[in-house]
Amino acid sequence: MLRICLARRGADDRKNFKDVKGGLPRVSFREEMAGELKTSRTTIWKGIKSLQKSGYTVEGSPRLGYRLLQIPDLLYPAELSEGLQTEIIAKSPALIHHFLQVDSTNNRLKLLAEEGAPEGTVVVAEEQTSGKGRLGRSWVSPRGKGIWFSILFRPSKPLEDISVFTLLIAVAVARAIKKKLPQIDAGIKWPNDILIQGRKVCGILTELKAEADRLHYLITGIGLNFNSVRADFPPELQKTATSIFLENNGHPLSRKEMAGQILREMDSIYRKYLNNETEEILSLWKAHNITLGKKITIKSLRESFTGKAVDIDRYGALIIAGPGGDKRRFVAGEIIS
Ligand code: BT5
Repeated sequence: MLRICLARRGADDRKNFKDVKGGLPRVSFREEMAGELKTSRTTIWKGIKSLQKSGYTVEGSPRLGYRLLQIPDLLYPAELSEGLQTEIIAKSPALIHHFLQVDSTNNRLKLLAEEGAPEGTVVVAEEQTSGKGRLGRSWVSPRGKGIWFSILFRPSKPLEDISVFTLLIAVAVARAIKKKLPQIDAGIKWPNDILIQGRKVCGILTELKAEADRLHYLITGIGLNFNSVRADFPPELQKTATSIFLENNGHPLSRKEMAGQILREMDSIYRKYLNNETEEILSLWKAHNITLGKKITIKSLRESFTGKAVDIDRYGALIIAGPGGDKRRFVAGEIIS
């Protein structure tokens, strides 16, 4: 609240203030702010100290008041939720749980889901110590270098409709990148990796809890390399991984804005999913994909198969035409070349 008050008052007063130092104008005396926030001067002082401890640069002068000079590029709930205007995902700051460090945002969100956390709950971390990929693989997630977050969904859908759900997440990320950086060609590799110039910038891991034919919840984890430079990747990933910063020619961007855009896109596509607009989701996926039309080799648990990727069906399964024209359908698997 205090952070919002500082920013809002600063913006209101900007026109009347000659700002020589940069940042938002000095806005208010402690008494004035205490009145506005209906709290005591001591609470304001404590709040300012706590903001400073969290990385906000707030300049204070007993005579002139406070001024918010810099906001840290951290994905705090108050920052991430500002201007989000989503209907389901992170629709209030209370639904966002921020951690400086966790083992895995998916694991942390699973604990919250088991405690009954509502749909749209988000766990975001600055760093993951055991970030997870699919099939027991790991996801490299250094501090402040990426957007590492997980979202909880509780759709009332039959289990057969779940596979198309994973496609929707990749569409949301691809669209968010396109909106923020139209010059960058981010494409979806089936089922849901996001690549730029052939290198992986984002991975998605969806886990679910279900019994018989009843879905309890879905947790989708997104790992988007954002500020990473080459040296942030272990040697074995340096040729295959990339980041938004690297692809944007080393121009820095705000993680908060990109994370917010992903959540907005996801909220809107997830609502289409709830409204059974599967065709539209599939066509959005097709518009962003880089797999269809290519000769590929896919490896599933049972076999490897080479052919041309010709389509995805309404369940999100990949249809591959073999050399003899025979068509095969893969619900899961990995494109290895
Ligand atoms: C994925 O798995 O691509 C899913 C990654 C999901 C990560 C998010 S982060 C937030 C949430 N919390 C978690 O614990 N996980 C999710 P998969 O398709 O299995 O790819 C894993 C493989 O990608 C690894 O074996 C490496 O080869 C490679 N890899 C690992 N870290 C990478 C990175 N940061 N960037 C690019 N490639 C990476």
